[in-house]
Order: sequence, then structure tokens, then C-alpha cells
Amino acid sequence: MAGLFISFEGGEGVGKSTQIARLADRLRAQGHQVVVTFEPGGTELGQEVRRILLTPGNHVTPRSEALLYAADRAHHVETVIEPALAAGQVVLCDRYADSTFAYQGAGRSLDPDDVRAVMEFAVAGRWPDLTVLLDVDPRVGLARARGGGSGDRIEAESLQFHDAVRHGFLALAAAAPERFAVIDASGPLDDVTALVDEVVKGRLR
Ligand code: Z5A
Repeated sequence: MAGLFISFEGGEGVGKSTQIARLADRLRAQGHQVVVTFEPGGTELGQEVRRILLTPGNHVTPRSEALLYAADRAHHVETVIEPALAAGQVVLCDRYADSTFAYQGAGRSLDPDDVRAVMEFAVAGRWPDLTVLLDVDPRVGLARARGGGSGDRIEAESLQFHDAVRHGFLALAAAAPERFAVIDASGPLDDVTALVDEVVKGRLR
């Protein structure tokens, strides 16, 4: 029995965690077994990597940043995602490899071929069945995510960086329309939830 792997992507404050929690409740009520997880930090090892990656003031070079996200992901895929899928569960993952393409590739301007090579190694063939891209102007998303604070090491990047990340995500979606569903997440929470419901319904077995 094969499970279903759904990743949620987008810039800061687009509403991924909120929508994942709502979707998990709905799927469980329908009788599905659901695993909710996230990157970076979905494992004990990943929590240590997350602290290095997101602590404000840490100096992390772009290539080492990409490799740290990849290390977190390789361990997460092998110890959390694959076992859940093998048990026939629905995995809802808050960020996955597309975040590295968008943030380290488009945002930090690393060579896309280098990022792809590292990602292929990290995910070991496991790509999501569906990627829900929640799209919002970074000005709106950052205001939601920061809630008045200055944010973590990545949130604190310039608006230009976050714009590049957004366009990176949209380019990924345009290149793989069979995997991506792009949702306008600028509206009220319930409207976004209805849109997420619609795309997920079509993929449930
Ligand atoms: N990163 C990377 O560079 N490379 C990688 O490979 C990976 C990640 C995997 C992880 O941060 C950071 O790592 C991230 C990218 C980078 N950048 N940063 N910083 P994180 O795990 O701490 O956080 P995040 O993934 O960026 O999520 P987030 O910013 O916390 O937001 P969210 O999960 O998308 O949104 P939310 O928590 O559901 O909602 C945020 C607030 O907005 C909350 O108060 C909601 O009630 C509100 N909200 C949500 N939706 C709406 C709507 N529709 N209307 C109004 N208000 C809303």
C-alpha cells in the first residue's frame, strides 16, 4: 500500500503551517493516517542543523547552507518520510527540496545544476506526489511571519532576496505543472483552505 506525499512550499508567512494543520484534521476525520512533518528540523538530528541554520548572526556560506539543508533532508527522508509512506500514510511536509532550489538557488544565486545534484543525492529518488505552492507577495507574508519582530536569519534577508525566492518558486511550478498546484494565498484563511481542499481531493486514493 503506497502512501501519499504532499509538500507545502512558499515564502515566509504564506500560511503553510496553518493550512497543513487544517488539512491534517480534515484527512484524519476522513479516516486517513496522517504524518505532519517539516524542514528543517523534522528529526532530532535536524533540530541541531536547524539551530545552526536559523540562528541570527551565524555566518553560513551559501554552499554550506545548501549542504546543511541537504543533510537535514537526507536524514528526514530516510527516517521519517519513507517509513510513513511504506506504511501507507499521508505525509504532509512543511517545505522540502523546492525550498532549497528557491532559497539557495534563486535567492543565494547558487548554480541550479549544483543545487539539483545535491538535492538528488539528499532525496534519493523521493519527490512529492503533489506540491502545494502557496503564493503571496513577500511584503504581505513577511508582515504576517514577523508579527512586528525582526525574524530569524533567513527572514531578516532583504526584500529583493524574498522576491527572488518567490519567482524561483513560481518558475519551479511552471516547469513541473503535473506536480505543483499554485494557490493564491493572499485571501482570507478559509478561502485558502477551500482551495487547498480542492487540489488535495483530486489526489487522494
Ligand atoms: N529554508 C531554506 O532556505 N532552504 C531550505 O531548503 C528549507 C528552508 C527547507 C525555515 O523557517 C526557513 O528555512 C525558511 C526558509 C529556509 N525561511 N525563513 N525564515 P521556518 O520553518 O521557521 O518557517 P517557514 O517555513 O518560513 O514558515 P513561516 O514563515 O513560519 O510561515 P508559514 O508556516 O508559511 O505560515 P503560518 O505560520 O501558517 O502563518 C504565519 C502567520 O500568518 C500566522 O499568524 C497566521 O495566522 C497568519 N496567516 C496565515 N494565513 C493567513 C491568511 N490567509 N490571512 C491572514 N493571516 C494569515
